[in-house]
Amino acid sequence: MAGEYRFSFGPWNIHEGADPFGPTVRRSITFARKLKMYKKLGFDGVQFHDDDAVPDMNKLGPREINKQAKEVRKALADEGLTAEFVAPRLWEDPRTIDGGYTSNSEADRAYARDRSRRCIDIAAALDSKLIVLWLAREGTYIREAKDSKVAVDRLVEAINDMLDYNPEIKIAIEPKPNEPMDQAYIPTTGHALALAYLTKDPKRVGVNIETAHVILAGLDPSDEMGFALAYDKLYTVHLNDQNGLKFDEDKSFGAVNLRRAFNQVRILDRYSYGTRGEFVGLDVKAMRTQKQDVATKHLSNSRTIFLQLVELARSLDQGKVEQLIARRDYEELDMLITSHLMGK
Ligand code: GLO
Ligand code: MG
Repeated sequence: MAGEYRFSFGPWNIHEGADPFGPTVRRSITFARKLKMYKKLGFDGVQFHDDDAVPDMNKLGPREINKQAKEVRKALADEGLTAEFVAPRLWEDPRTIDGGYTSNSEADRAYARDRSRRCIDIAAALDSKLIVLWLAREGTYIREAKDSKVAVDRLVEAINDMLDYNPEIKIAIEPKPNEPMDQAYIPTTGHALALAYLTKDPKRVGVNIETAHVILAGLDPSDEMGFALAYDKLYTVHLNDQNGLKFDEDKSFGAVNLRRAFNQVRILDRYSYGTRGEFVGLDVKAMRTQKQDVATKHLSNSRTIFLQLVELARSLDQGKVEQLIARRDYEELDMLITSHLMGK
């Protein structure tokens, strides 16, 4: 069992509340001010998109990118924070409208690979060895638009390129079945790990499992985590919650289904997640209704729920659980868990 946990979130998790149907409802907070909030909220790690660290990076050469990233590293050090990972933001550029690595355009694929190398440079400057790949637009709106076999070949090619570019990095693929695409090519942990084994260095390719994405795929997050743990490939997690099959909600951890959250914490704690430096990462959004001065509660609340669930996972009468399993009395086991969650 693990002792202490370290938590992380990304600067995009403190946001202005715009959604596809309405404008912002809160003032923007500068990155420098956000950094000052991390420790107060109980967090030690910062998750980055490449351009969270170096805004407008496409307009800059490698030297300037490195210089700016080094300044961010200093700002992190001043706050006592660590960069957990850097993710190439490949979904906003006009050249990635049809996907990055799987685009049908050779020139656009070259852009995606080049941007990924710059992302790796930024990670090196921030002293992080983890790259997260959320494959946002690597999919289709209609089946006939791309060739799904070729798409996988191209994903492998792109990942190989990154592995070659810097032999120190590890890559965590963040599967998601849909949104923004109708169908994504790497929808689940199983797909991500199978892809890892097609690359030239499977030892360095694993997953970032996000609760909401797993639920959108109709699967159970704790089982997906168990699958990745069995392969020793759970490099990080994006904990949150999701109310059924709709848009990706990024609700506070445990806010919808406490038992499902409990089982995620239980499997992480049981297999000593975090003891090799892994962060408990969140990817949560404040409700749009939340006012400015209380728009970080989703972060501190998610962390608190996680820690309270660690206590519940550890105080569960494991002897009783084993007895009930031996007797195959799963009705009673069901009751034991529900009662435990209710503090009875
Ligand atoms: C969106 C993803 C996104 C990623 C982030 C890091 O659905 O969860 O928030 O986690 O961009 O790559
Ligand atoms: Mg995520």
